[in-house]
Amino acid sequence: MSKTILITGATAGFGQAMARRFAAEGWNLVITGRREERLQELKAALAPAKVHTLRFDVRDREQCAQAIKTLPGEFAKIDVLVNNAGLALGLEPAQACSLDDWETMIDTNIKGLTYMTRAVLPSMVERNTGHVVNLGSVAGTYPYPGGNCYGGTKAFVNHFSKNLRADLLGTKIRVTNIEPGLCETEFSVVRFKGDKAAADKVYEGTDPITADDIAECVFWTTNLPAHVNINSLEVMPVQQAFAPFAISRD
Ligand code: NDP
Ligand code: 8X3
Repeated sequence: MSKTILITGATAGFGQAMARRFAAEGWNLVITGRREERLQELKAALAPAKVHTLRFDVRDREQCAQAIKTLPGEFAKIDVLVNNAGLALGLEPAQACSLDDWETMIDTNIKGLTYMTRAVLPSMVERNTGHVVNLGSVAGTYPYPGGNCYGGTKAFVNHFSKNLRADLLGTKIRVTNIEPGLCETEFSVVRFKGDKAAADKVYEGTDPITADDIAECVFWTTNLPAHVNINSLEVMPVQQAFAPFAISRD
């Protein structure tokens, strides 16, 4: 019998690439996002895969719960939940950031992820099967100037993922935190609020990770033998690494 994957934020980037990857392997899909037209286009492109679309905002706790409650029977047993919907907004230093932007990141990357996890987990526990894959980031481990609140949200995702594993010990449910580095998607266009030139500059002269690369990581992680749990997977392009500690001198 085909397995079912639910991917939040499947209208672009990693989510869209994951949808294509899993559909090609015969999985049933629940794809979500706020942009209805994109969901319908993707559903058509994924044919003949079985696809259910759900348009809702992960920041809305009730909508998250309702979306899961109202899943049609053939999509109701989620084998893999990918908490992918998320965003960064701005790159200003903390003292100059927009508090609205901070709230949007917290509401989406932290609250949305917890709402979806809480809505799907009981059925996984009841069936004693399932895999929760969260999209963290290298920003959740390594600080950088302007990463302030975004990095903080991804640090939450890192620790929440590990704490889920602690709670789920004794079940067959797996939890993985995928931690990508520099990847070219709509991420930077969103971060710079539609400024495509600023977004393009981020990737200029590099060979960044692609959405397909991350889809492959998620596919690998979720198709390992059932006794194997990848706790976290940090993925960077070869052209990205670390810098020395910064020191301010008088
Ligand atoms: P994209 O901007 O390309 O895609 C983001 C997806 O999230 C879209 O499908 C968008 O759908 C959805 N989304 C955003 N806000 C909401 C919301 N409130 N409700 C529902 N869906 C929402 O970004 P990526 O694919 O790059 O990012 C995916 C995840 O990976 C994010 O969590 C991001 O933080 C993380 N990540 C990205 C990296 C990168 O460099 N690209 C690196 C590390 C992690 P819609 O607008 O239709 O609602
Ligand atoms: C996205 C990667 O380095 O832009 O999570 O924060 S980074």
